[in-house]
Amino acid sequence: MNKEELKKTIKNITDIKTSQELLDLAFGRARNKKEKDAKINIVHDILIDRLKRIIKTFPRIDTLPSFYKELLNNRIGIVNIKKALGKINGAILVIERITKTSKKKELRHFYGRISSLIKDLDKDLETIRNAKKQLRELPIIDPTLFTVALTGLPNVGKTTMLNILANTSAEVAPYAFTTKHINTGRFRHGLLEIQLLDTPGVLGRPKKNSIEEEAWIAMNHAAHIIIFVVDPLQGLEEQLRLLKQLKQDRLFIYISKTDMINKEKLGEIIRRLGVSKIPILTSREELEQLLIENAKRYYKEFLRKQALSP
Ligand SMILES: Nc1nc2c(ncn2[C@@H]2O[C@H](COP(=O)(O)OP(=O)(O)O)[C@@H](O)[C@H]2O)c(=O)[nH]1
Ligand SMILES: [Mg+2]
Repeated sequence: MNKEELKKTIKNITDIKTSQELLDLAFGRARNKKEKDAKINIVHDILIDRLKRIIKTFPRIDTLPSFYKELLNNRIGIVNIKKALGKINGAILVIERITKTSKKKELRHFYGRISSLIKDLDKDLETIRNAKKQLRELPIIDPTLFTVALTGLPNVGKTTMLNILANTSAEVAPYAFTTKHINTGRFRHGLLEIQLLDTPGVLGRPKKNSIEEEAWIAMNHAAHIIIFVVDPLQGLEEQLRLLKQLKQDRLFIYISKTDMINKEKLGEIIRRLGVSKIPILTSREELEQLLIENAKRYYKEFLRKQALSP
């Protein structure tokens, strides 16, 4: 699924009412009908239509890009979503059955059974409504673009770098924790387009809050390479500790704020980071070059695979 399809799919998710709203809608329409069977039919039609629309328009979890899947899992739980959809689907069959057997009985018998069935769906409807809301609020990350995550401790200069590369103006402040969500931007070089993610302060501690958790998800599921930004003015020990927790194979170090230190200090920092065996970049030009080379390689490989696939 590409970005446009994803946007459209998310936009097309139907309105999801509470169970009370659903009942009010269906019973309200039934009030306008005179015959008992007509009342039963209209309640049946409205509820079936509404519930089927939910099942039809909510994207199949397995078709979502893994980044979105993981974020939904972090925020709501995929098991909960699948369970809720399953229950809503099951209710459709029950409505059919109740409708068939109710025509010979009293109307209030039908209303009672329908009420309790729909009320019983309230939590499930809420789960799906919430999932829809989360999907709508997620940063639109294009799964078809070569993607680079900028990560590191708070205040090291990630957002600054994103703004420079993407020519944007995400919030930069001399305070930690300014990035409360994932900033995205595009770095363009000729026809080459590279997606940048500025992930919220990923602290080097085992128990992460949910923003930090999402930064990890973005790095591991959306990013093709990770730039670990090191601030030479902050303690190296903590930064090295965090660095060790990251996957080694797609990782590069970028030393920021080199305008604030002299050559000797830079040399010392490079030496200390050198033990990690991770390539180190110390200027914006080097960083741009790296992004361009890696993006070219990625797109070339992508096209080669496309050509091979039937
Ligand atoms: N002197 C200098 N300051 C920088 C540089 N990059 C970032 N800063 C400053 O460092 C602070 C934190 O930057 P920010 O981009 O918000 O860091 P983030 O928390 O990692 O996103 C801000 O006050 C920036 O102006 C740099 O290359 N040189
Ligand atoms: Mg920031």
